[in-house]
Amino acid sequence: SLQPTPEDKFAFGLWTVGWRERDPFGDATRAPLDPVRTVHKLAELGAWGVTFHDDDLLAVESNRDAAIAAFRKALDETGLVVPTATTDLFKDPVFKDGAFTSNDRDVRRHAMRKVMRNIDLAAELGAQTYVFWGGREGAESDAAKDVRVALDRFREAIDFLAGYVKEKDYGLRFALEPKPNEPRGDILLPTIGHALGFISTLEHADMVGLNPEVGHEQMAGLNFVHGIAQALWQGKLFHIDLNGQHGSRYDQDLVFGHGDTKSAFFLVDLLESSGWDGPRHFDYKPGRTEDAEDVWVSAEANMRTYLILKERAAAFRTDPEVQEAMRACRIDELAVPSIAEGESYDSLREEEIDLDAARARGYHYSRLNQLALEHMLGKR
Ligand code: GLT
Ligand code: MN
Ligand code: MN
Ligand code: MN
Repeated sequence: SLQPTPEDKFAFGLWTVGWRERDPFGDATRAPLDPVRTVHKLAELGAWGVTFHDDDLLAVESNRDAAIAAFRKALDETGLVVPTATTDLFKDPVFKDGAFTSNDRDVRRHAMRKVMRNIDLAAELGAQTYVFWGGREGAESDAAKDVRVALDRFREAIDFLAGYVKEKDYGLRFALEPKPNEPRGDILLPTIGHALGFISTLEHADMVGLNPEVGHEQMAGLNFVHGIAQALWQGKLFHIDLNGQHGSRYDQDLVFGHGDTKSAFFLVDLLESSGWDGPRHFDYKPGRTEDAEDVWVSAEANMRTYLILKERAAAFRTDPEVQEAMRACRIDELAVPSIAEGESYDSLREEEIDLDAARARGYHYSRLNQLALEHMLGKR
């Protein structure tokens, strides 16, 4: 069915539907959205979870307790869960040169305090994942920062905060979110690959993984499906931000599937066939042209697109003609280890293949690709 239910594990950030659409050229086009209303509305639409930044929830700092109590009440009334939380380390001008990697040491210490405070709240609300998007960690000039030293500070912060979570026994895991640029000219840990390399150097590497976002890898011109496959392969896909993007340009944060739809199809195929049981978390922004009601139409569109693609991907996988085409492509042969167990170096050296025959053999991918496209388009 295309009606979302909590079993689908769809989640939205408060900042997504609540985005007021300020851009560098214009003011907000929509009124602020009360988090309590968001929780009720998301539950009504069939979502399962809601996520937040400290500052989305606690915009009025003096009313912190009241804001948390109201949010909690809405969660209790609707059954919505909080799988994930994160820190706003980008909006306040104090973070203009970064948070954990600002050249200003006072700012770095302030950033860590801000995270600790919200980690306490995240644990209290039952979150399992804590996201770090380092949008301001970066530079516009290569003269501005020694990147090697900045990475020392980045690592210091993540290790320190991971140590805090372990000491408190919160059971939270960290998920780093890569992005190549915007708002900084160049952001540190720009891609899945850079972030995986960084994680391998951490003291608490076991509790740190990734929160890749569709559009961010595509901004870097990379194949998101391949990135997610590698993150899964390394056991480092801790969370995911689903949205849409058209190639290398500014961060569009479109509705899931409203960018590169074919990549979205193969992404859903991968997530579903891998048994991914984490949140399907949408990090999109309703367009600047949309009014208060359109916001919910766009929220629904994310979930509906996911469910359609899930249905289409299952049809693709179970179609006997597709299975036969896959065999013709020898996809199953890739699962056979290249060297047999107990084989010697000599046995490999002594063997020869018919090179001309191997050169001539086709792989027949056009047919398989077309079958995928036709399933995706509902033609099969
Ligand atoms: C911000 C960013 C997103 C991140 C959010 C988490 S904040 O909206 O553009 O990609 O996931 O900090
Ligand atoms: Mn984005
Ligand atoms: Mn994101
Ligand atoms: Mn975003």
